[in-house]
Amino acid sequence: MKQEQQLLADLKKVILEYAEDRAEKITQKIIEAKIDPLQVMNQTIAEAARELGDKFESGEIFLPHLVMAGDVMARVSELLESTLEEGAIEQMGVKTIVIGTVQSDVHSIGKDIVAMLLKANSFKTVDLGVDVPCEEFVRQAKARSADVIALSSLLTTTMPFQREVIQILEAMEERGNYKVLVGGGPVTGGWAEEIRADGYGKDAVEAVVTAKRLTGLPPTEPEAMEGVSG
Ligand code: B12
Repeated sequence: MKQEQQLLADLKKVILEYAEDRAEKITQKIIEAKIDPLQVMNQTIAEAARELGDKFESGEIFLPHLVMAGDVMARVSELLESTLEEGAIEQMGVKTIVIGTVQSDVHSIGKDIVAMLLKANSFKTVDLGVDVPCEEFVRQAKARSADVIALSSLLTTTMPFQREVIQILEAMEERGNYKVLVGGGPVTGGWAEEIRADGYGKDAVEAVVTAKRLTGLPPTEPEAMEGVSG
């Protein structure tokens, strides 16, 4: 237990020092110690990101620091995600979700956490990445016969692209074929209602709960969310 906490504290420290090599080594140790990857993503990485945000806002660090830290966090997420049992998850997954960060927005961390938790909860999750053009969401959803389109936006300037995806679906008379789930820092339930999305989640746990509700799946067993606070 003590060693676990130490590894997680070390990981947070090296993220805040933008040290990718050290972060990779500690992540390997975390994987060897069989610490729940979801807990690492949703607690340690999310905490580091919050702390970086505070430092950025108070002028203690600047954009290049955020870029460096973002790269480190993305690499750690990638390593952790590779340990999830993809095959087993896909076999069970009957509902398909395409997820991505909307056009002109490159924030990936929150979206990655949501995608990971969806996968862990048996959704077949197709991650389209960041800066995804509105039409691409629709194209991919059709190609993969998706049930849900999940749209992440971290910037107030890119939130309108969530609406645009819905408008494209409406114009193509495809709106009824997909549930649209929205989220991301500045997104609220009110915004979701305004743009006629089907659901909103303030964090990854809510994203899963809402996705299950929208697709008619039974609610998540509490242990699947263990250690996950937001
Ligand atoms: C890291 C970061 C970056 C990194 C991103 C690296 C990466 N690979 O992701 C970099 C340096 C690239 C970056 C760039 C910019 N950023 Co930035 N960034 C951040 C920062 C510090 C952390 C974001 C983060 O990862 N949070 C942690 C995750 C876990 O939280 P989250 O993303 O909110 O996700 C959770 C929920 O929202 C939800 N969720 C997320 N997606 C979805 C989707 C669905 C469907 C659902 C249901 C739920 C859901 O679940 C997640 C898990 O709980 C925030 C500040 C902050 N405190 O948030 C600023 C912030 C988001 N950035 C900001 C800005 C302004 C920018 C830039 C414009 C800066 C500039 N002047 O160039 C650029 C824009 C680049 C672009 N075109 O996208 C502003 C946005 C202000 C606004 N409201 O519009 C913020 C808030 C900082 C600030 N206070 O000024 N940024």
